[in-house]
Amino acid sequence: MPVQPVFVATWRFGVAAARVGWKRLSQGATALDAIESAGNLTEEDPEVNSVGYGGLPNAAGEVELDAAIMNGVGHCAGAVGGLQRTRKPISVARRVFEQTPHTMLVGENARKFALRQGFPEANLLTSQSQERYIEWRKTQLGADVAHFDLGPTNSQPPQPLFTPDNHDTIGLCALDANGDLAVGCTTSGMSWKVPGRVGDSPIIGSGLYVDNEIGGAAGTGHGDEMMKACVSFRTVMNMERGMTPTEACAEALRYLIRKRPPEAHDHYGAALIALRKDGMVGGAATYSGFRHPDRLWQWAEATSADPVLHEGCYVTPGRILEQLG
Ligand code: SD4
Repeated sequence: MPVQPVFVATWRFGVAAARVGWKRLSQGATALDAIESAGNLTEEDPEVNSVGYGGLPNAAGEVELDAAIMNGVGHCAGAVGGLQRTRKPISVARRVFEQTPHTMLVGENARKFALRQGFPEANLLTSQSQERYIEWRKTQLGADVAHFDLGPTNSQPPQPLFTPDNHDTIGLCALDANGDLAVGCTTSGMSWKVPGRVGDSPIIGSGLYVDNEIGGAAGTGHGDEMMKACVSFRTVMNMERGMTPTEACAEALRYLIRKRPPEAHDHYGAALIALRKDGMVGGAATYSGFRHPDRLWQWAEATSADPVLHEGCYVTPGRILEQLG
């Protein structure tokens, strides 16, 4: 019996990805193909300044992309970290597992691999992202921001880089008509990051995870914190224990907050989406306000050509980040 396809994506801008992903599923595409198409749509949108082409660069002015894709069928996964000058990183990630015996490639060698796989060298900066970088650079007063000016005499701890406008990974979950699942995650990561920094997004179990018998999950938010709690893996395991997708996401975030209290670590937000094998979906975020322009945690669900935008749930309701200063 064919299953009703479902596609879920993080953030308000995930509506466009969910629409494309669901369309592909409704035409009979596999969950894996739908994830790749939806990821590519966002990666190629220059207006989304946190993913792919047009993403904001690192502290040295270079865009470094992180992406991963995981297939429930065969429990296969591929990932790239710190990929420069290459478009469609989620497709490169897919090639990693399809064309090599490995799971993750990083940095310059990931770029060379992409080149050999037919992904041409590309400039990822748009005039808008370049201007944003120049403006940000002016605020850094000539410091060696790429390395935080950290020398033996510098006792200042590195400052957090999470600001209202410098993040928003797209996380993606799909259930196809065969009842198979796949997930994806693609981002330019935290902007102004230290060159070489890889976030949670391409880390299997942190940025994304799928078990074809249970469900899938994907995350967005402060990756340096999220990757220490393996939140996507935990979400899927929570669903295995019988939680609904929303409960599963919320419990994983409560675990993160327990291990890394925001007061101590200033982690400004984390959010998860989940999709269960039976088509049930859910999402949760740490707070009722991200450091994000509209301050809302929103995610898109498509079970038809018109995706629905959900908000929440929030693990610590009522708490907004102004209170953190
Ligand atoms: C990172 N998790 O690089 C990404 C950023 C992000 O919403 O998702 N922000 O840490």
